[in-house]
Amino acid sequence: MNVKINLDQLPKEELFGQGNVGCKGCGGAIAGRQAMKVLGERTIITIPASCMATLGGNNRHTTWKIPFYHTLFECAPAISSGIRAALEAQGIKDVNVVSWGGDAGSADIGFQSLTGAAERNEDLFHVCYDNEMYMNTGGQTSSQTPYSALTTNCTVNGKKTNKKNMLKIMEAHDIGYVACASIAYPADLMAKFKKASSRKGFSYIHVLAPCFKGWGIPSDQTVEFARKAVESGLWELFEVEDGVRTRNYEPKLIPVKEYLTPQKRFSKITAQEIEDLQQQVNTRYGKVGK
Ligand SMILES: Cc1ncc(C[n+]2csc(CCOP(=O)(O)OP(=O)(O)O)c2C)c(N)n1
Repeated sequence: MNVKINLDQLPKEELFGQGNVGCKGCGGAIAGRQAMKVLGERTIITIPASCMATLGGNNRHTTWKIPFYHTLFECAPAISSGIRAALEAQGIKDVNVVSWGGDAGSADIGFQSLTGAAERNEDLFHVCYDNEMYMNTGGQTSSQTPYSALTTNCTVNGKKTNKKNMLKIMEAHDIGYVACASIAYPADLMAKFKKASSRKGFSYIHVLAPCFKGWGIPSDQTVEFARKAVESGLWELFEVEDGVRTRNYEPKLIPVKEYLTPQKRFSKITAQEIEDLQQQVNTRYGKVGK
């Protein structure tokens, strides 16, 4: 399916955003604002414990101008499944049902309900906004923390295992649509949300959503680092639709060190580790030996 988003023709209305309590430059909040431009008001969202649940609303205030359900950490896709069943029972068919978790709420503590909903091919989609740490509790290591990044509970030289490949894992569920996006490419991100919302069955979107605090970057640079991740080839914009894989953007392939070394979380990365990551990118983009 070919979906083109014209950024000049987006609705002016903000269904996410006004007066939220997110940090300056919060990548998750930027993803929320972009997503709501295409999802529209006929959307119900569930969010497990995370920064996005906290900034989504407290007391009598809500950031989402749509029904928003703050779930327990483990179960947003299960709650969304129940919401879809309740809508079906009432014959309501024009509502997008979305679960929206952080990397821990999707890939770690929330994984069992995510894999369950995907296996049942529930008619909803799950978004993992990935800041690569457990940020709401102070920046602990998650399975999505990249190799060599420092977190608040890792060993002194940073995490020494690779990021778990959630895109591959979700692809292995044989669901109709799996996509990888970044907040620095809003038209691409919105097209992916549009596709996921217009499909029947389960879809999964994984969005790179930097956190300035956890990454050790200036708060006005979160979009810039979400861009450098892609341009360096370390974060690939792609989608797998009905089994067909498409790369949505050809990066400039700037050296990976231009993305890594300005970030304080990579202050312990070694020259050899940078070289190894560069080789991985070179292999992925067919530049072996260059
Ligand atoms: C079962 C359970 N364990 C731990 C917590 C505490 N907790 C709340 S938010 C959070 C971190 C969430 O991390 P992530 O899903 O990556 O989202 P982020 O906060 O980074 O946006 C943790 C550990 C909890 N609420 N419930």
